[in-house]
Amino acid sequence: MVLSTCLPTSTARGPRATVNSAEFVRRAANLESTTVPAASYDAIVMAPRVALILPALDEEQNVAAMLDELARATQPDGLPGLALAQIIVVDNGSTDRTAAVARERGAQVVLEPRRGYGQACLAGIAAVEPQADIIAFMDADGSDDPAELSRLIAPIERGEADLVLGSRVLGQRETGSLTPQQQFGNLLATFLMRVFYGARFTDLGPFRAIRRDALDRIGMRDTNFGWTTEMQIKAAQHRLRILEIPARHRRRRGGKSKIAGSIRGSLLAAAKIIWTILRYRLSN
Ligand SMILES: Nc1nc2c(ncn2[C@@H]2O[C@H](COP(=O)(O)OP(=O)(O)OP(=O)(O)O)[C@@H](O)[C@H]2O)c(=O)[nH]1
Ligand SMILES: [Mg+2]
Repeated sequence: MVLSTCLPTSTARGPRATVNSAEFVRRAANLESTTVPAASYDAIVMAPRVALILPALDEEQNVAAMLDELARATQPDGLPGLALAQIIVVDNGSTDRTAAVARERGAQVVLEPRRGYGQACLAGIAAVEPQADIIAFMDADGSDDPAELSRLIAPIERGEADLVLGSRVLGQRETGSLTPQQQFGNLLATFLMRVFYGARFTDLGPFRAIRRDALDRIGMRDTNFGWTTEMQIKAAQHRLRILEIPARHRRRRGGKSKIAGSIRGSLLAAAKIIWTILRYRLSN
């Protein structure tokens, strides 16, 4: 990465230092090489602006409870006191009241009729305000715990990580929340990612947060089941600082499973994940 991409930038909130000032002065005075390690981001100095994206397909039964839980977890007097700048529910062509319920609860709703988990995430990203520093992702079925969001954000805020992954494997799991085929698939996929990319992961779960500038750099493309795998592979290739933390995982609260709970969904997801792992290896 060249120096220019590391210079302090201005946002609508005022100046934001992405490089600490002494370091900046030294580099600007040309006292050292103008190239810096691939991912050299520092702490987000001011309170970060966090945008949360929730892809949702027919989650009418879950989205209200999910957003209520999120409100309790993020109010100033709630536990972690995390302030979210945007809560974006991406309605991925639902035939139920998902969008209406999300709007009633005050979320910003983005309509993305083209199906696919990655497609929904891409539509959510397109709706994030330019001044957001951190983008987080969480499923809309109630399986991730909103109270853990601030733990996910904290290492990025402190400048210790660019991508933080909530690992369901390391975390406490409600019985049945990860099917045996999901657990086997995770083991196989993470093993292959270690062999092909030298990256150690325990999971490919959806609950994650990433710096906005890092997300822009890796250029996400996948439109369906390969989304989380692609992000992890590209993060490793771009030498982002990646941190996995244990994340609680619950069974979906209600509604119908689209991936893990069906044989078709599981097979399609497995095939796409393996293909994604091979594809980025072959293209290099
Ligand atoms: N599969 C799928 N999920 C989508 C899509 N768009 C949004 N989603 C959401 O992506 C999340 C993951 O889908 P789930 O059906 O929960 O898949 P899963 O977590 O593997 O399976 P269970 O939680 O066990 O049902 C949910 O919040 C869905 O509502 C889409 O086009 N396809
Ligand atoms: Mg789920």
